[in-house]
Amino acid sequence: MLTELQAAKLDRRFELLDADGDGFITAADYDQTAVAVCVAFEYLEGSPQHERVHVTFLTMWDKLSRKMDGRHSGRISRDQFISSCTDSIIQREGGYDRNIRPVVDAVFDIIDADGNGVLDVDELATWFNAYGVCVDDAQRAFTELDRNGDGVLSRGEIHQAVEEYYTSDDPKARGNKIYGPLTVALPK
Ligand SMILES: [Ca+2]
Ligand SMILES: [Ca+2]
Ligand SMILES: [Ca+2]
Repeated sequence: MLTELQAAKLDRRFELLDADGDGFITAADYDQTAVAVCVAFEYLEGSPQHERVHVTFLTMWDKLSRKMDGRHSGRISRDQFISSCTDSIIQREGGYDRNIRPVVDAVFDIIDADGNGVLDVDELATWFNAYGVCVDDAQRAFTELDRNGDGVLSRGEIHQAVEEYYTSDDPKARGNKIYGPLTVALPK
């Protein structure tokens, strides 16, 4: 069983993945988000970065749909998404490493626009902007996620945050903030 917090986080994640808001995750959502990411990072059509973003998103959709859309309907409902995440990430030992870590690595490389191996606040804000999360929330999230306070987010800090986001039922877990505000109240 999911706690209220875990359910709220998966709900929020679904809403961000359902970019066009039609209640299902489809290839079109991934495409729309890839376009938004390229616009936000100013990756022009024909550039290697533009190509890489589109290939990465296509691959992510492919993986997700093979995992969650057993009937090949071309779309993933909220219930399918939440129950599949529950089974394969929250309740399975090593589920994060197996199912999410490779995706986060690929996305990290996209967000790390200057390629210096860490994320600065502008890079995170640009990413949030592409996803429709407000820039103020990016600043707040950045401060929370920079656990060692060195002013940048390392790959390790991002993995820890995303793993907490998907799995933790601790309301104080810093990773809860990585996709912006949640609909359940968290302690300050
Ligand atoms: Ca959709
Ligand atoms: Ca960087
Ligand atoms: Ca840091």
